[in-house]
Amino acid sequence: MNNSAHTPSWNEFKQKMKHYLTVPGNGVYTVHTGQEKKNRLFQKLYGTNENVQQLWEKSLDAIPMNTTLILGLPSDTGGGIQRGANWGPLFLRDTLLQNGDDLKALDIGDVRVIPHLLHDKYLNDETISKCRKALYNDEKIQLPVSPLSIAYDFAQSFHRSFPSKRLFTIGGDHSASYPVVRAYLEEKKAKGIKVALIHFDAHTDLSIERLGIDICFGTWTAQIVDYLESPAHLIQLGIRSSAKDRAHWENTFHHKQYWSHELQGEKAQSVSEEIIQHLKNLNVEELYITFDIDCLDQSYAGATGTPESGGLSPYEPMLIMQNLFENFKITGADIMEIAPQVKSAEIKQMEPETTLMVASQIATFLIQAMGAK
Ligand SMILES: [Mn+2]
Repeated sequence: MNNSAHTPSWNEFKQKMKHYLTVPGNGVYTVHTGQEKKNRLFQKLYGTNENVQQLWEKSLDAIPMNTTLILGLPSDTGGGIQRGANWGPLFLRDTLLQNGDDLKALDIGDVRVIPHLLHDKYLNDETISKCRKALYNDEKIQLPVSPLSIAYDFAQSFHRSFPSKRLFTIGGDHSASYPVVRAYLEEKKAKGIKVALIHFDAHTDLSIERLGIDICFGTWTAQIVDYLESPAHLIQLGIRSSAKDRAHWENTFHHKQYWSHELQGEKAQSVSEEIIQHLKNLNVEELYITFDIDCLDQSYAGATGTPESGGLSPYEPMLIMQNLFENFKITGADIMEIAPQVKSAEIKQMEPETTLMVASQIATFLIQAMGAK
């Protein structure tokens, strides 16, 4: 929507947050489902589960003091094999807070998701005005209504208002990365800062469209490449489930891919050195890391829409991310595709606890790294 280079004032931005966002965990529209978990989260965040709306609104005043902000984007409309990543933000926060690490980040809440919508460009005017009425109680208000459109406008305003602050987004299916990565890349480009996108995933997400839809979990990376300085600024790691081989993808998109078997065990160290050299040759200064939990083997990440065997253990991505962090600033990140209520038949023991524990280690590292330099 708003593509002008307008920098919102603090009051405008705060107003926008109240329109677009809600209490952490409340972005999934329910009456009773998940309430026990929500109450536990509210207790941890606010010390009570009464009047959380007011406490959340008050907490937004702390934005100017915090470097790193956590945003939930509980949308899985862009998924399509097995849904359920809409519960990722609530469940992952619960595990993160149980672990008790001081994240030094402010949780600004969830995008208010209408679960039948994906992006406003797929909607007609009548639907948009009905949804404006439902979300904002004003059918004429010039605000987006679909989760990815809201997230884009929010992230764009956020980066303009707070260029030195960082956003960590919890999805959602992987299409939820598209709006936040796009807003990040556009802002860095406008500021002349050289950035690269580091993408951990079992899948390439490089289809141009899927059944006619160009922004979904299988296509979002193909759509984001144009916002990078060049395709060489995209590195994909952990790929293993693809109809085409690595040469096909690298020859088509002209970026770098490391498949799961090329990274495992001791190879992770030499691969990370190769990536660091590549990024230094491109004069890259800052990184965005997008982490699809299914880059991990299904024995570590079974609670996800498309669990895959033959994947990484948490050791390899942690080592690679630590090595990258020693050489570059990490100024944007997300974790996607945690679907806590999905359990495949073979691996249902210890799930979703295993996936959530591993995801919270990854998220803790990324959040702390974003706050550290
Ligand atoms: Mn993905």
